[in-house]
Amino acid sequence: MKITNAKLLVALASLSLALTACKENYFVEEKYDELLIRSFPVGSVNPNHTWAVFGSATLQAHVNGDSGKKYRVAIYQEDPLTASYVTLLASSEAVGGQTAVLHFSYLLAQPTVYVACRDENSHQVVMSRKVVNGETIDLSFAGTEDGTAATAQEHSNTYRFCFEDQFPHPGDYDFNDCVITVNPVVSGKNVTVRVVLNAVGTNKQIAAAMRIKGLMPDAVVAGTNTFVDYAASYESMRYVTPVMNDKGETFFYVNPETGLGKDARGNQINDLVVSLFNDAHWAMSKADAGGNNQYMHAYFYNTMDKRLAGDERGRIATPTVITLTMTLDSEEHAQLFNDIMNYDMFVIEKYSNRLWEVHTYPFKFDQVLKEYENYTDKLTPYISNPTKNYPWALLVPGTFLYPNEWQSICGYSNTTGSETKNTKTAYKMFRSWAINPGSVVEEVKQWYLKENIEDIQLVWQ
Ligand SMILES: [Ca+2]
Repeated sequence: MKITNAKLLVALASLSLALTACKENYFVEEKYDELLIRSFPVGSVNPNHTWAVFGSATLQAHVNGDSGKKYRVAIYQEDPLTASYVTLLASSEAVGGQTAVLHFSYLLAQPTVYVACRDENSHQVVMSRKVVNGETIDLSFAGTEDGTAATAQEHSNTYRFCFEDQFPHPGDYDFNDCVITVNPVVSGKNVTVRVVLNAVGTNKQIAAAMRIKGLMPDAVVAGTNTFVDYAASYESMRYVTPVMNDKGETFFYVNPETGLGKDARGNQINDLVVSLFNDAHWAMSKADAGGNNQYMHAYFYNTMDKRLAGDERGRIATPTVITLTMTLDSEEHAQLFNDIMNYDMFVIEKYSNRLWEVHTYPFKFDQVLKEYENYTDKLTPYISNPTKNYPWALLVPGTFLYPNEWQSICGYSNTTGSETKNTKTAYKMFRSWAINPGSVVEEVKQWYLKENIEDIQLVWQ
């Protein structure tokens, strides 16, 4: 039996699986593999799966119109010439003769985007373009005088992060332990990010923070950042500042003196990190604190409808909204906020007496706020080994209906080593997507639209 001294997973020594043959503080890689494989509902996950629903691209729009006039370049998910409502992916202004540079993300299943160049008289020219992930698109607009009148109403896009709370231990894969929705609006150098805590489907304490990959904190113009409902200074934005309950308890604390952590490749992380909340239960409903606010009830918020389930552990609460505004030192930096793939939203949870960060797959092994241990080298096989790409968090469109409490996202279980179909399933096509992420079948590519309505939480969408 191969024994790997991986401090990362020392925690797993306390698991209830058969680890009797190994010493304390030693991790049996094969046993962990076996546990993961049997816990994840899909038995044959594609080894190259990245769990990405969105892609990223850059647009360089050359506006060759009148140099004395302003133009607005906007990227939409739908065709503004035919649709009444269109989803805005990014926008920027330019005067004639200038080039507008926009960063944006788009649904991989809907790779055609529509780029509108609009003049001050609301005349617009629209071009459509099929996007390839990671590319820079060049488009030239000759002029808008003969353009059509812009009539479609636009709305900004929303994105939803759905977390499991047990990393590195396998979860129950209901992906509702913490549900956070992000709605960024970028206007020139000004950025507004509306962050909504929709659901807390765990009885553990969960903190959350948001890192913007590639954005140095000093790109934020000092004194321009605000939280609605949170008084945050520039420094407290960068580090997790404890949001204390009335008793002054601060479960999670990251000392700014220790600096930030490192990514999976050992590079120092110097990106902007925004503290969102320190205790999801507290953030969701302070009214549910115990007597004299001495402790927090760990109810399940918006993952169970107690009126239907008859389960007293469930609560329905108004989602908590955190609005972050800031001015960046350049439009280019502000544009980073349009690309959701730059958002490393993560939760912090305690497992086996230490704190862990739970990230979406692209950032899975990053340690943003604190290095757990100096184990970078030991992570290499975990990143490259095909059996190690299980997700603990999903990034999906903002309209995604997360599963009910304890309802696997997939509807299969794999505990005996072979898949068993459950009577209930939340997303019928998730399994097909997990096995074949490159499927050309529309229902598989857009698995997140194919919910089984009876097993989905409908209280808050
Ligand atoms: Ca849950």
